[in-house]
Amino acid sequence: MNPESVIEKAMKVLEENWLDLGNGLGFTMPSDCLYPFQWNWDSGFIAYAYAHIAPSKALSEMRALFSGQWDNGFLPHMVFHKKHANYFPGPDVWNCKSGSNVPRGLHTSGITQPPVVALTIWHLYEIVKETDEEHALEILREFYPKILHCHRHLKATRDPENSGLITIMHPWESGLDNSPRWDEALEQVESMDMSQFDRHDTACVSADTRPSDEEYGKYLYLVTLMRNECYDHAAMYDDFPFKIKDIIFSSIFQIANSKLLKMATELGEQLPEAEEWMQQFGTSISSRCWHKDDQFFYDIDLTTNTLITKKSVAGLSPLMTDAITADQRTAVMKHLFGGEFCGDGACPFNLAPSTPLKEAFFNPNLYWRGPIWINMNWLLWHALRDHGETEKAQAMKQAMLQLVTENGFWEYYNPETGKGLGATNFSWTAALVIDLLHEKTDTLC
Ligand code: 9WN
Repeated sequence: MNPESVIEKAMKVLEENWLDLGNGLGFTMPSDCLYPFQWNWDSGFIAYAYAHIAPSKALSEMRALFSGQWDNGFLPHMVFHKKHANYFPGPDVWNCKSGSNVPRGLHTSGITQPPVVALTIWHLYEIVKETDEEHALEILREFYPKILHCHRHLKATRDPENSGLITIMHPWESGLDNSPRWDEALEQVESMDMSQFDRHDTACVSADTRPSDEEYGKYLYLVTLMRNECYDHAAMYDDFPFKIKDIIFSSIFQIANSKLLKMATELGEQLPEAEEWMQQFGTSISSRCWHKDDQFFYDIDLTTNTLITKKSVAGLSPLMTDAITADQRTAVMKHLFGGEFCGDGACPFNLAPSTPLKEAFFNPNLYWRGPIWINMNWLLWHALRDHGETEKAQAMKQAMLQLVTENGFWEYYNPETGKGLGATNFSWTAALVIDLLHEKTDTLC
């Protein structure tokens, strides 16, 4: 397939998943059957691509997402713009009657997701600036305060320790829902009986590529705990049964803060607090999250105060940041390209699967426990490209394009066969391919 026809096909996927809300707002469903609402980091990735092909759509998508921002700055992981669509857990499950922070007239979830939006807005700004500097500045003026509010809220409620690392309170907040990194922590969490609910996801895609009922029971139990407290995350923080300093969430927060600082500079503002957050991350990532024997980065389980020594694609994510040492970078690159994660010809596609191939928990078809995801590899591609690994980055880009052109725009892929899995016509896969083919010189990391 030539690049033009890939872009055309990718645009068709996005068009089919686009929902116009009127009033200049609209959003892209990640997938019409499986995910018919708006998701936070999906929209960040999707609008990143719209910035190249339709900047006004990028703005609508971001405005729609921020219409769900709570008064306290919290940016939910889902916004339920329409009432009737099949998804579990839907608005009725999340609904907290007295939540004063929820925007009036809208339903949202009560957990968040990795803060990709600052990366998107900065990218949009850079593209729009090329033709219309004043409009570009207007975009910053509109979104900078909202993103700052969101980052301040994250810092205050999810890092009261001032470690520079963000605590997730639900596996869905990581975006890597059933990653094996959460297994032990979830063993300590109670479960809801799922027989009373209709999951719906398994009506769209094969159940053996999705999390189990047992995992869903725990996901739901955590949601219920939060709903009972109207999502006052700060009040629940001390005693909450699932609390993990997530390295990929924190690494994204780190690069997002560097964009926030750039926005501040463009607007003539000072933002010493964000510099401090970034320094805190720098200290913690290379000491607290680093496992000397394994030469790898791990998350921290705050309920036991231990490192979660499970290798996964998340442990590669500090490569995106400037905060790690040169030796750490070299060591992590060896993990990525030494055959553990498909490099060195270990798989037909030279990309990082969600977990290493030889781990006992590796399953090539099961969601975040083995398959290749395009958003993870897109982030790693940037990490390599933005840190001078031009050839390796180029090879990764080609591998992503090959995987997608040969198999279609799937949610995830079997790393051994390339077979597409989960939702078909998946929006962020299409969007990130568009970005790959519009490669510009701007940096993500
Ligand atoms: C729960 C929408 C989302 C992604 C997540 C992915 C999956 C939801 C689900 O789909 O999670 O948030 O129902 O499984 O894991 O990263 O944002 O695409």
